[in-house]
Amino acid sequence: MYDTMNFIDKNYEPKDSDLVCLFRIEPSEKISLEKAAANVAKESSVGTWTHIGTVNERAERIKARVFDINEPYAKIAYPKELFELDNVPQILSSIAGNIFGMKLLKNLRFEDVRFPPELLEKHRGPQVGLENIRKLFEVEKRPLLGTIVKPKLGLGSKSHAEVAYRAWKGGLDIVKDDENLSSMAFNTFERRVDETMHLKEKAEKETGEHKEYMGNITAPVSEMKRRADYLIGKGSNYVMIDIVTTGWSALQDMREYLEGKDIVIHCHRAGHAAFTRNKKHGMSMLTVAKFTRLIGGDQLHIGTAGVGKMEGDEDKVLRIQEAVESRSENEGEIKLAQNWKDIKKTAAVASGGLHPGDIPKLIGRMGKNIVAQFGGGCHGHPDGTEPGARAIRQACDAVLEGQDLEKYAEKNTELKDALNKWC
Ligand code: RUB
Ligand code: CA
Repeated sequence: MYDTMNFIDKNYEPKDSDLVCLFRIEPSEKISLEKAAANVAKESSVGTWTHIGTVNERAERIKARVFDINEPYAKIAYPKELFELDNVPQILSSIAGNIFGMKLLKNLRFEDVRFPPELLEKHRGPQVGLENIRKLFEVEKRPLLGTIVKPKLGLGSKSHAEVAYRAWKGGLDIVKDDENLSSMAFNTFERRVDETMHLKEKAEKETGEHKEYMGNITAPVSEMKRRADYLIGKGSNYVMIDIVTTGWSALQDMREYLEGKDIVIHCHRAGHAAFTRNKKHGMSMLTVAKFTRLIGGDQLHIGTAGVGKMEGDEDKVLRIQEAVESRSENEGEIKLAQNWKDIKKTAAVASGGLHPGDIPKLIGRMGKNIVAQFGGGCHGHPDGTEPGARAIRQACDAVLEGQDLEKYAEKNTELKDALNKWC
């Protein structure tokens, strides 16, 4: 009954109500892939390393089952009774907990997940979502363009706001705080919000365009709630949260707290590469993205599909984009198809080492429905932030008009200077 190999059942057909995981499993030398997979199923559901006399009928009934092995991958089905469906920390303590440390595995990577409808029903998903974000800006045919104020830290509140203003004036839609900017002695959260929101309104009046500021509220949850209220009180439609360093419980709590307030939650993923980068061990960014959409992240950094400075192969990033933007995915040999029912779509954010010269390739690979962010690729322009923003807008316009960048740059000096510096 309880023997490890009973956690393998290749005739088992997962129920629609099961949660299904895809793992990449590298056993230690001593055991077979099957035995390793069985132990993963055992340790991540009801079992432990040895036979025990206390097993009851329910433990047997709700145990996880390995139902498909396609070396080095294994698919494991988890009956929903194993989970407190609205408790993501508990779910991940099962399917992404002890198993990564088991000696009998050399490596283990949690590659993909499929949520059952019963789980989707327990979570709100994005409150605003991709389509409504684009309506907010009344931007139809191009990526939303943003910058991150640089230097990351160092500017005082006023200078921070001034840099933001220059970027909006130059034509960018969104300005965000950097991931490690919260409330510093030289740039307190409240002062920064006051100054930046004031200049945002000025930029909107002068450009006639809708602008947004993504204030970073990353902090302990009680403080995040206070900072979210402060931003909302000043008229912002966005909050930014570093979801890895604050954690799943914080994202769930903040999603609940912001319900009914129509606020976009921008999810920065700083720290994810500690466990997503190693392609043999850890958890895929795809899995992180699916849990983020499930809980309710409206925007999520997913990479630049091989264009910018951060690691992330084109095919892997496009797979993540499919998972956050699709209504339902198609099944694949080593992919799990998710039907998202009425969970709204999360907007894919491409950021990291991007400059105006990258825009044709970025749009060519990720399309126009993305949020594209340029930090150094804006403020590093030879003539500074505002021309840098203009160059980004010009490069985007060139792509939309089907024009070659170099050609377009002949009549657009800001773009020409940017291409001369970075291409
Ligand atoms: C980019 C930046 C973002 C990184 C995060 O600045 O500040 O934090 O893109 O990476 P720059 P990812 O444009 O100067 O590189 O988006 O991959 O999580
Ligand atoms: Ca950053």
